[in-house]
Amino acid sequence: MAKSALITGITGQDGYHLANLLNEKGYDVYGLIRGQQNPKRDRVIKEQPFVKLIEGDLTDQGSLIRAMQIAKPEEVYNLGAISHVGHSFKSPQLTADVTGKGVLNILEAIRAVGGEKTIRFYQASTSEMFGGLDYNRPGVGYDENSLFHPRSPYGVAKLYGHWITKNYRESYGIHASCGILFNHEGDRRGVEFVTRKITNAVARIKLGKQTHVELGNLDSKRDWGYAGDYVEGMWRMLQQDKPDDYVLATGETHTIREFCELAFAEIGIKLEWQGEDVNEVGIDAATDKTVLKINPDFFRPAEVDILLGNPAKAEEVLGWKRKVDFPGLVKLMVETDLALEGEVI
Ligand code: NAP
Ligand code: G4F
Repeated sequence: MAKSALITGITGQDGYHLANLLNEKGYDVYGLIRGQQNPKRDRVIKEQPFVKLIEGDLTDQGSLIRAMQIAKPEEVYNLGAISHVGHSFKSPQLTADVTGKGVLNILEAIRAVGGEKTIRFYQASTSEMFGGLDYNRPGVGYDENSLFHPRSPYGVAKLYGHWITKNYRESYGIHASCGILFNHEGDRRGVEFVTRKITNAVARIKLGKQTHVELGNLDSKRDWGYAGDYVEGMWRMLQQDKPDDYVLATGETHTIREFCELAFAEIGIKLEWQGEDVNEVGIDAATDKTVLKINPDFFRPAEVDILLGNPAKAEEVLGWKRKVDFPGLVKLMVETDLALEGEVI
């Protein structure tokens, strides 16, 4: 009998990669999709016809119970969230409801169908919970025992989701694991996130569709991996005899500035930096044209200055290791965007 898995956030980046992975492994894959007319529905139906879609919303517990009754899952992956940190400052209450309390709703749905001993649960926790403020061990990185200090409504909501998951594991014996994942990107990343915004703009600049890109803080640092590698780690967590929490990361950190330099280099542009603060610009060294400007609208009320993860536990216990490195990730994303933008020219 094929195992059944339910994924919330099926229309998101990780939902896409995880659904493919589980399908390859022979699972029956169910995906929770929200909204009366979600525009991403058609894409899932076209690209992943094996996914059985169930309508529901993380804020609507009845719909989650119904999803459990239909999918009868052995594994539930809770990837659904308001996931954009900047947006969470603009919609903090919605973020609390979906990204925070939504986790409680789905855990209660598991209990409502008596799934405490039969359903394994994955919660998408995040490095944003660390916040970067207590980063005082250069080169070592955050691990499962590091202090949390979230710096956004998103980070605070995720911390609630993290602790309620641990609490339901301890209280009701649910096989519930939290993956504390550092940033992971790729060809399915939304264009509202900085990496994809950059690679999409780079492709459009190359094709003459756009003159420049406008960004916020160039000096924050992130530990960036490839999403396809990270969903493998999620699955491995649920295959363990005992539930636990794991950091997935690369162990390297880079600035937004470095990402820009590598991405522009992929299309043959050497970036030169001129000016300071909000007046800083990125210039094409060969032509003197401005291809990058600062727009303060993209600054955040509070910033996470540096994220660096230590994936030693996941490597040792899960046998997980990232495959795609930083230059490989940038190259993959620019190549994808060149192909996509070229197609629709
Ligand atoms: P994403 O691309 O932004 O996808 C988010 C998903 O959540 C979308 O499918 C969205 O569906 C769904 N969603 C939003 N509100 C919902 C609601 N009320 N009910 C049900 N579903 C809802 O995010 P991602 O990058 O795939 O990340 C997956 C998860 O991992 C998220 O929880 C994120 O916070 C977490 N995470 C991500 C990273 C990363 O670097 N990517 C790192 C650590 C943790 P719609 O189509 O309806 O909008
Ligand atoms: O790409 P970002 O929006 O990702 P951020 O804030 O690190 O969050 C992502 O990773 C988290 C894991 O650590 C996830 F939990 C979360 O769901 C999400 O997937 O921003 C990265 C950095 C920030 O420092 C931001 O201030 O890039 C900076 N940045 C500079 N200019 C920008 C921009 N970010 C965005 N989105 N857009 C800009 O124009």
